[in-house]
Amino acid sequence: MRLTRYFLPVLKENPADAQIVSHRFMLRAGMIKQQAAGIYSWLPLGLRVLRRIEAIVNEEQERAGHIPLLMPTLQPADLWRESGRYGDYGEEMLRIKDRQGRDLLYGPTNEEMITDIFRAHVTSYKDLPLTLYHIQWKFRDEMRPRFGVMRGREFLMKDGYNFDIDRAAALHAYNRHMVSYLRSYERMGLTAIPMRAASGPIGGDNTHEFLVLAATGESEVFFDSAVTELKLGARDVDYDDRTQVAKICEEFTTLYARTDETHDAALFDAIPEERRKVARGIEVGQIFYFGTKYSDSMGATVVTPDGSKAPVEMGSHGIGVSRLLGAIIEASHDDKGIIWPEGVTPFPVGIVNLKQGDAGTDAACEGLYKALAAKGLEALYDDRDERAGAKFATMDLIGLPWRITVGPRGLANGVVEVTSRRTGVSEEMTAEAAVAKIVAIYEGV
Ligand code: P5A
Repeated sequence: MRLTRYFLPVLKENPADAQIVSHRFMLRAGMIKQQAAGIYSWLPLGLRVLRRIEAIVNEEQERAGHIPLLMPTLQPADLWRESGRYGDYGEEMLRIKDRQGRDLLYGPTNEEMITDIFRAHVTSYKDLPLTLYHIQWKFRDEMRPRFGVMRGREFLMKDGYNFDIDRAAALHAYNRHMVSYLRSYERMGLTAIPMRAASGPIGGDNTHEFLVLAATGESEVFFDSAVTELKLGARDVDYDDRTQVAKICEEFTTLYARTDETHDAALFDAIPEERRKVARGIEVGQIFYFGTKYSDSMGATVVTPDGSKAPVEMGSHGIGVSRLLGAIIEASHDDKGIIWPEGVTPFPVGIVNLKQGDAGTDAACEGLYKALAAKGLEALYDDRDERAGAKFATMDLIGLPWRITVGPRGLANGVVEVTSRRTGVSEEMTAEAAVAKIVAIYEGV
């Protein structure tokens, strides 16, 4: 993408109403625009990151054997009357009437609708196990929408729902979600710690939240610091292997890690003092096992191997896709701007032309741009007629992890400069070597 042809409405000034760094940088980098309290337009740069996060989530869900579908944002109230949640959900639910006077709502979550789909089409245990998911906009009329996309009213969620024959199979689905979530967050450059939590309006008594530690987080968390060292890494996971998947979950959930809702002071005090941590965290996902809460009330039964009928066992599992942008920025920035991890960056690399209009630098930049494109990497080429300082400031603000700088002096020596946004370290090399370096970096991403 050439910057002169792009739409990147960068702001020079700090927006007055943005209290936390991620919100500030998202506005300044021209990623989002607020349209109403907690409701945002996604401008091109923000949309690119959102799509990257969605792609990672999709890949890891499909790897775990979960099947994508797409449900609507608007739902009939009658489904929620069946489960009993229409009354319970309260002020957070946005209720709408259509021209016929029928009650609709903008879905805050989809347990009822997916149970309705299941009961319409599945009648036998032979069609189980089944996990369906989608990535769809939700609406919750939050009392205090704030911190930009972090606590929005309209927000993008990945929500998945498992249907299983018995409790053991449903717990395996719960574990599969835990592992696939750990892998997703790691690919986004995040450490998200599963913490025992409370289930709230979704229900059930088995639930974990995934928390990214950050001073601006809304949740108070208590944990053994050793839990922050755990990494899933590149290990091979067979998602059908119940024992292997359960072992990984055990590894990640045995050390003490809880939100304030489930905190147990006595257990916490048993941790060696130097490892006892109280901090704040951003909840980027939550998984629930709730058994037959919805299948009972909505009549979603299956014929079991002995010929009897039983309500299907269920759980639901959510990732805060739009919130993740904020969480990643909170975890990865400096005072100049965002530092995107390679896994989610809107563009893999930026090209800065220090002397736009100079035949030599223009040709070298074009050459780099095309060579990267030929390798499947779309660079953001700053081809504006601007001072070097302004170009660097924009690149630093929008946070591309790598920058290639092309100037007449370097070219005279046959080199360009490759700079890491994270370390600030620059290296001189030929244009061919620069392309090879960037290609190699993104090979494993
Ligand atoms: C699980 C999937 C559920 O709704 N039903 C379907 C279950 N869980 S949850 O914890 O309530 O939400 C899942 C994740 O969505 C994000 N989230 C939000 N993101 C931005 N703004 C909000 N107002 C908001 N509310 C929830 C969180 O990341 C949460 O973990």
